[in-house]
Amino acid sequence: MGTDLLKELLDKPVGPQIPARKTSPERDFTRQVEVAGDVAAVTVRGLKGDVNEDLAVAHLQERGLDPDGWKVTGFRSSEWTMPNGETGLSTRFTFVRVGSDAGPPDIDHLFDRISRDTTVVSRPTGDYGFLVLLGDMQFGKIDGDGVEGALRRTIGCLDRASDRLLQYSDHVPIGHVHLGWLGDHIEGFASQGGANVWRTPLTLNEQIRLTRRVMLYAMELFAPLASRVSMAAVPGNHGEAVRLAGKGVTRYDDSHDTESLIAVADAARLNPQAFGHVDFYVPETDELTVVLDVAGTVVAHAHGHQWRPGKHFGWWRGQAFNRKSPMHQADLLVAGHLHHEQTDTDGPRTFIQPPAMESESTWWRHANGTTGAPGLIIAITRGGETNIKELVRVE
Ligand SMILES: [Mn+2]
Repeated sequence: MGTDLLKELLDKPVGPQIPARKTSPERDFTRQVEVAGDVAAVTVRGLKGDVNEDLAVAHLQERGLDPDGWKVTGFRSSEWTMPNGETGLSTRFTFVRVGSDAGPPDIDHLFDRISRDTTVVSRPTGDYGFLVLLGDMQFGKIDGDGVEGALRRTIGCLDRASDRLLQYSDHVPIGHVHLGWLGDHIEGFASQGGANVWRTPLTLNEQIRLTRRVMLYAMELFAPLASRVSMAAVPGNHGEAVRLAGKGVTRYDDSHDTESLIAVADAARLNPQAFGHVDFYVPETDELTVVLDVAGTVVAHAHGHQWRPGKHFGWWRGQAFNRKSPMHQADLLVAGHLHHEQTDTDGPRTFIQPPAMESESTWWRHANGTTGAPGLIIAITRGGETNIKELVRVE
């Protein structure tokens, strides 16, 4: 009787039962093949000794894909104890189509670019500034097309931005190219009190390494293209260097997002002929913003975790009320964080927020249905006016 009462009082209106699907080897999740464009992933589950790359290739072939047309770019494994006591292994192999430009850029190719002679006799001059605004790569995050996608997209967007710079230069004299790295360049393990760990297959150092090398790539790409080149980075919430039990326990400027740029600045110093005209900026000690003149426009950089969504001008007004803050002089506020493109104006003041670089936030899609529209924003500025703004995207 006591059990019945408990059952009655615990009862709840659950949905009708869906009959279990008949199991079959095909569906029993001993293997899974996913193909999206030029990227394929094969997950193989089984006894530890049986799970290997050959098996993954065989599954590709069973699905009608030519195994010679694909190459493995990485894998990720986990082990568990099976009901019979033996060790099971689940491994996800990632493939890219041979000859496609999918996947992380070939490191030799990157190296060629970085080591090539970037010294030019004369770099373009002019009183216009060209802004490249990007952030929220969150390298390491598993969502959507993962780190491979975010990396490919970031490099692709930087390349396209440099193409657009050359096209704009036919119309306006651009003498200053400035890149704003607007935070959350790594996924890190600080977000959500560390609950993002499982969904973050790269180590912290791997995430930082990618960030540093992407910044290095951007420096090498843009350095020959203007007589003045600058890069600024600000700390995002994901880049916080130390958090304990979900609480930040370090100085505000202690960030992997900015330290990566400091490392690139150190590298640049080794070759003043190629990079002596490139300047680097991160926030001062215990600060979160960088305010910088670009072609007569005072550009303030911040990460948007400092204000509630949509309250960028309220936050800016507050900062500007402080006589000691350079924010009262800012013409343009640029910020990452909210993962979607937004531009806004209030009188002469302008706000620009580039989208993220990830293809989607899976959590967001489940909650709201939509994926991302990743990319970066380029803009042309002079004398406080930033009237040309363009979204740059690659698939
Ligand atoms: Mn953020």
